[in-house]
Amino acid sequence: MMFRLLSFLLVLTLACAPVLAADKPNVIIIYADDIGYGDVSCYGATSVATPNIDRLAEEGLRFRDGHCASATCTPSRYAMLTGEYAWRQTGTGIAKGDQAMIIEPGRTTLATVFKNAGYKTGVVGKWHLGLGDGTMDWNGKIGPGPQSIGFDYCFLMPATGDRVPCVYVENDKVLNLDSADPITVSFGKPLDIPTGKANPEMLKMHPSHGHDQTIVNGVSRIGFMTGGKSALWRDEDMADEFVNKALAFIDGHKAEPFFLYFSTHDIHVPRMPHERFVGKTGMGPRGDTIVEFDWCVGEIMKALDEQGLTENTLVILSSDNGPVIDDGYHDDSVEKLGDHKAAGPLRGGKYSLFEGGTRVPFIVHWKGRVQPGVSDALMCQVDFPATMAALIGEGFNVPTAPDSENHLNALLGESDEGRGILIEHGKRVALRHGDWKLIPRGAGPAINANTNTELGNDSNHQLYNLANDLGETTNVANQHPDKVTELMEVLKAEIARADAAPGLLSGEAKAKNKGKK
Ligand code: NG6
Ligand code: CA
Repeated sequence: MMFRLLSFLLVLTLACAPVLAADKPNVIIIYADDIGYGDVSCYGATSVATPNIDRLAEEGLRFRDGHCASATCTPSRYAMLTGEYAWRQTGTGIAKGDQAMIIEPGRTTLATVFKNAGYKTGVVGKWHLGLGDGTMDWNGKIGPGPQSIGFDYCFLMPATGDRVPCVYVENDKVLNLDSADPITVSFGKPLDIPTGKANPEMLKMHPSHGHDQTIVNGVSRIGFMTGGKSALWRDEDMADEFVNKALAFIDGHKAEPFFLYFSTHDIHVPRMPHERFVGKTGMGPRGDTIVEFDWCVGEIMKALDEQGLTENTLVILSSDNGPVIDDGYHDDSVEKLGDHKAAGPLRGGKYSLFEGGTRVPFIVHWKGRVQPGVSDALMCQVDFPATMAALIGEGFNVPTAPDSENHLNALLGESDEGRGILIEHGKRVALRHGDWKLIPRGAGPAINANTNTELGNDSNHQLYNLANDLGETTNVANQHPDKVTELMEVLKAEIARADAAPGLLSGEAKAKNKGKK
């Protein structure tokens, strides 16, 4: 009897061994900035070739209905890291360059999920979730930051490429800062420096709207900054800097499980690819930075291949919001767009509540584990915390992550079923329920009238059936009043399920939410 029990246990142990070995795969999120659904060739682009991203899609799972949580950067990243839709909280809109950290130190995040399970965790690239406690001195110790929410290591562009400060932060310090030339940053009160507005002759790229304050590297930015000369970045080198830091992180932790959030600057403005990528497409800097992003992907995958990590590393590639053509600089993006469709067959883009706002490239690669294919499961990055917890066998019952659902089976291609409903977020909110899409009254036009002019109907609800109208061209709200009512109820219930920020819905729902916060 004892012998039988022992041999049973031995068989069990052996049977479980390979599973246990794969239990803690490395995880890398490769996160693009402003890359749209149609911007890469495996999603239909023909004016630009993205062989490295296409390789991920060919060997992995390409989602056709994968979403970021919002149509701009800060709220998308907030949701992806916290598991809470950003619209539930005020103060989660596009962050200024000197914004205090918007995720509370100590909160459970995607990074703490990994860290608590023994992973080494790192973030390299764009942060844009605020740093410090509101009294930031860029010349001293910088914090709280990523290290207060589960990242062991960080190498950051603090906000965006078009916002000051234009310096890198490594862990808790500005990199290469000379203490004799301290940094001052101001959003609001002007500092005494030449600006793009007053000195257009100093610029190598001119703003089309805004972006006319501090001049760094011949480009004027949002916000005022003085000092820190030795620490200023050169935009053209940024992709190389980020790739080098990412590769060093992978190399340094190849012997233990690691989680890397690799958050590139491409293809956000100012679009300034390294000289070796200039002219690689006929689309000007916007196309050339797509090629630069693809190169970054290739470097990461090459490192995994060379170090024999590809079969033990889950790679997820996605973007933080949909595409925008002119986002503030005259960079030929409009003139040289040709017939490229940055959002593919979708309507809208960055800032918009139409599908192009949040439906983005979404590819999962895990050689030997995820079967190659295409999935139509409805997926969202807000589910990463719960889904990654499930991946590594951790429990996840987190009150501050009310929107994060475990969709591991769908993520790994073992099920076609993703989310039942999804709330999409631009300036306000919209609902996806299966193939139906409801954009409540008042939420029609995209916000950025300069680039994404939409003829949304402001006085009526909009209802689209994506099964036969993926491009959201025909509002069928009048033909399906019962559906509109039903979906409005679903949306209100979902908003009420956890504490909601006011001001997202018009009319009745807004009145109901009043006083909640
Ligand atoms: C907007 C900027 C835009 C971009 C965006 C943030 C203007 C007129 N527009 O306010 O250029 O910086 O913020 O983009 O200043 S995001 O991808 O980081 O959300
Ligand atoms: Ca973005």
